[in-house]
Amino acid sequence: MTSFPRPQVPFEAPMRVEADISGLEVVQGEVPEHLDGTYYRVVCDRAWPSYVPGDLFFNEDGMAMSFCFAKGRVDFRSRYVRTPRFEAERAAGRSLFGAYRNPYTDDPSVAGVNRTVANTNVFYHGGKLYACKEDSPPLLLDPVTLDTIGLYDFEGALTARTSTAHPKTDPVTGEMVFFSFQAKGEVTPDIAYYEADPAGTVIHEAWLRAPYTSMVHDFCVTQNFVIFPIIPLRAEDEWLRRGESHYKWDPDEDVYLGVVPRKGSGDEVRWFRGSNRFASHILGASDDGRRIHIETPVGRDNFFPFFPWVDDTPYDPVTARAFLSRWTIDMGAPGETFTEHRLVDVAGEFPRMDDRRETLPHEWGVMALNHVPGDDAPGSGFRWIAGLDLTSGRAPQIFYAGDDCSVGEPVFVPGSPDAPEGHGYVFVVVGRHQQMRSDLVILDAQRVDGPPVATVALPFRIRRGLHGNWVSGAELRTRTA
Ligand code: V55
Ligand code: FE
Repeated sequence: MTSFPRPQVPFEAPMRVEADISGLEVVQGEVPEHLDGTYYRVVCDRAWPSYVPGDLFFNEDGMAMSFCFAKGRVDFRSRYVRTPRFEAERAAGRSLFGAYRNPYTDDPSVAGVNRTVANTNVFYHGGKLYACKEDSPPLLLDPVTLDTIGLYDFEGALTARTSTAHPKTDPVTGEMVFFSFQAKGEVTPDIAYYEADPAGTVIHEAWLRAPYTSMVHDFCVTQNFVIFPIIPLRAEDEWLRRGESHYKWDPDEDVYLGVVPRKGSGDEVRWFRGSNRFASHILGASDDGRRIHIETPVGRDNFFPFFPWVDDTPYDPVTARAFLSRWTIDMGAPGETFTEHRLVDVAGEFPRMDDRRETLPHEWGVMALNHVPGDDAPGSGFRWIAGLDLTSGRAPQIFYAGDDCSVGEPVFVPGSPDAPEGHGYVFVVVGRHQQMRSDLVILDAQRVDGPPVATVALPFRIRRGLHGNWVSGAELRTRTA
């Protein structure tokens, strides 16, 4: 019998629906006729109840979805990613895999089977659509049907056991820059750094070791450097053997930034060190040949309530707040430190940029907020979107989704292929909790605080999700898989 524990928030109950909807209803405004492309996204949607009490949503099955735009019409599709794990559990009619990134908790019948749920990002490069979680090589999906093609190891070139959910595309060269952490297996401190040419063929591989094993969820790429942030969400095999959390927050460990020249080798790494703090997603990074600038939300403490402290300190939603900040590393100076400068006074996460400026100097950004000054509502729900001017110091433009609403990651969509940086739209999926329904809201990227350009309604709710990307129709016509 399939029966899920009753969720505290019914909106967050599993959906388990794979849908095809032709022509979503537009309930406000108008979808720009010229928008031609597809917004891909993935959410966490558990297919079978977990036998692990209080298991994390990070350990739920990946449900890939597409919003396909053509001539003002939006078609929707969603499909579970057919991971080896999904297929094994569907055949069994129950969960066979246990706790988040802890293979010791699995049913013996699936020993050695790939554990990924591919629930973190969907991205397109070199004519291929990838679905990925950082604990495994990616899977390829059919960009139209969302059918799963299968696990992909870059024709054997990915020798690491894992691959990041946050690759970057260099808009100058078309190269995809990516990496692997825990690259020799769970809790190993090894990092592999890869570059693929515009067709997706791996052309560079380098290996290095982090000062300690941690979650390296995202990284920074500039024209001349790659930077690996080592943040003290640590991992130890001993914890896994005891059935404890894969990650624990260590308030006594430093942050390290490992800088490697683009296409450099692992032994060229230079480590820069700073005091204990939290960061996860990178908005963007650039360099001027000497100084490297990185924008990332930085918190005093661990952001994730479900990853415990090593010393059982309780989670604190106030010190967990993250504020977009700029780290600067001076490669021309002999030191081993970096500076930090806060850019905004609103707290949030899920920062994104105009990806056409990835690796390059940039001025525009957008992020989701879970706290603004004057908001005393309990909890830490993401309910706002901030449009950011990264150079002027101007206050963020803020869109408020509503009291009973939640927002997902905002994504930038260029107004046209040659539109100036940050000119176009911001797409954000809004959960309307009272209505048990979700909308895709389209904002003007230059007036995030203005009325939406359009609100595209879904007839049902979408589970909370992680990341997604806009892929233009022109790019999609280059598909090779
Ligand atoms: C994140 C999400 C994950 C994961 C690790 O920060 C980090 C986001 C959805 O899964 O496994
Ligand atoms: Fe992420």
